[in-house]
Amino acid sequence: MKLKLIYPKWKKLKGQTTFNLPPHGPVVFAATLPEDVEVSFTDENVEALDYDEACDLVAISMMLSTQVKRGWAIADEYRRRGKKVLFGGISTMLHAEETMEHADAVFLGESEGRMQEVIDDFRRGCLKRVYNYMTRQPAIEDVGPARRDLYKRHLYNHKGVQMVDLFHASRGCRFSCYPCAVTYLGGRIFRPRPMDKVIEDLASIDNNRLFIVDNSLAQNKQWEMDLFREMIPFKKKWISHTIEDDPKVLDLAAQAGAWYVYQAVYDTSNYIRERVKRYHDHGIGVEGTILLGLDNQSEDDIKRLIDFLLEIDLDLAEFTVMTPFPHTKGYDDYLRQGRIFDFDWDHYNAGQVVFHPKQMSAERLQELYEYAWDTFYHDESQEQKMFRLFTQVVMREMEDGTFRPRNRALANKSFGRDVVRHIKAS
Ligand code: B12
Ligand code: SF4
Repeated sequence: MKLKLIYPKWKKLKGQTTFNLPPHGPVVFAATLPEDVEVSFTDENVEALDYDEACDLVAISMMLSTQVKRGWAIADEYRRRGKKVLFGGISTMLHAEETMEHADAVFLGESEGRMQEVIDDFRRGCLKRVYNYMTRQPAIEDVGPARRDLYKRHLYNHKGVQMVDLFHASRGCRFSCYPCAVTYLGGRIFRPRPMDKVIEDLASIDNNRLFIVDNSLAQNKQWEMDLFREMIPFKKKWISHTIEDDPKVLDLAAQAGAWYVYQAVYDTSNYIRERVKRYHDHGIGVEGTILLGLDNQSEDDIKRLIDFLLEIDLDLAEFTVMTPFPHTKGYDDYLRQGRIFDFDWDHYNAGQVVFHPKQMSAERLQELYEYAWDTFYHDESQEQKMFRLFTQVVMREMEDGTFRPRNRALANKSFGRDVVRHIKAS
């Protein structure tokens, strides 16, 4: 049987980088399907969807709230054409009831070890309306290598430069931050994958550049250090969320190929200044993630924060506005306080204000968000800053002999050529 797997498109934010990362959830899900299911994958962010392509079952994978309306529209069209539609993924869990109105079946939870049942039900013509495994997570040992063969790789090159492949070494998170839905999704438990499985997955990735998408690597110091030690021989270069703030861990991370990290910058303290410096001292770049519009922030606080970001020499910054995503504490509070004025999920992209902030108007927060992007990238554009980070990684790859443009013809053009020229000049 043939399954058509779709990742619906969404609008990029104003300041977001123009390239697209390959989606992770769909290809990890695809690896959990029975072997006799043939999969055809479309990431609508990089290619058009062909509704006429033959298939038996349609599966829609949704990660963000800002994807769900598009996902529902796709499902409506397939169902009008007589196809059965199955939904799954993070935003299916966060918008389960509404999604059911557009689905033949919704799957809630992680799919490892569960898909034989769903496919058997489909074949027998008795798909259930809901498969709810939210509180019964599969054994973490059951997570296998992702089906990265499903990507059309050339669609994820940017100006001739090979982008990253996505990978995860753990699931869940033991923290519970105010704006985050991960507690609802994963039950506040950190679940590291066994090291042999991590290595098997890593070894199957034919790309020297990775994005380790784990929620936070700073959850168990011993595990984190073991992970980095195991990664050293692979000579990969990688991006990740936070790394433990400990010189021993940072040193191992650097040896394992840490390229740059996403690090929340939430105040103008010396701690943050020093934290960023410690990454830099280990040769690790920092992309600050900056959330604007929290109840404790005034206009002046936001402006001071932006000045501070320039002072501490962040490599990149990503600004988002506080967004009350469903199934977060923020959503519950703002809803109860009557502060949410916009329930159009297309606008839940973290770049559009959908609630009344405490210390300013919604319009003013929107203006400050624009001001933040414009100010931070005023003297050096995002493309230029990104270019600097790429230069660093290419230099390190050249040093350890792992530099290999995937497509030499492309790499000799524009961006790839510029990187090489820049390196030769310096
Ligand atoms: C990696 C990640 C990203 C990456 C995505 C890279 C990529 N190309 O995939 C990046 C960094 C780009 C990103 C960006 C953002 N992200 Co993000 N991200 C994540 C993160 C940490 C992990 C997602 C992941 O890959 N998990 C691993 C995979 C394997 O798990 P999975 O997708 O759940 O898939 C499993 C099941 O769901 C199931 N499944 C999946 N698909 C399907 C389909 C079917 C049919 C079935 C049956 C099953 C099924 O099978 C899989 C195996 O079990 C999650 C948090 C989390 N832990 O979920 C946040 C998360 C999804 N992100 C979130 C947010 C807020 C954002 C941002 C808006 C803001 C920000 N800066 O963080 C931006 C997006 C900006 C924009 N508008 O474009 C929120 C979502 C909120 C929402 N409701 O929209 C989350 C939940 C974190 C949070 N703060 O609460 N993110
Ligand atoms: S924001 Fe990060 S550290 Fe905090 S609960 Fe969410 S995933 Fe965990």
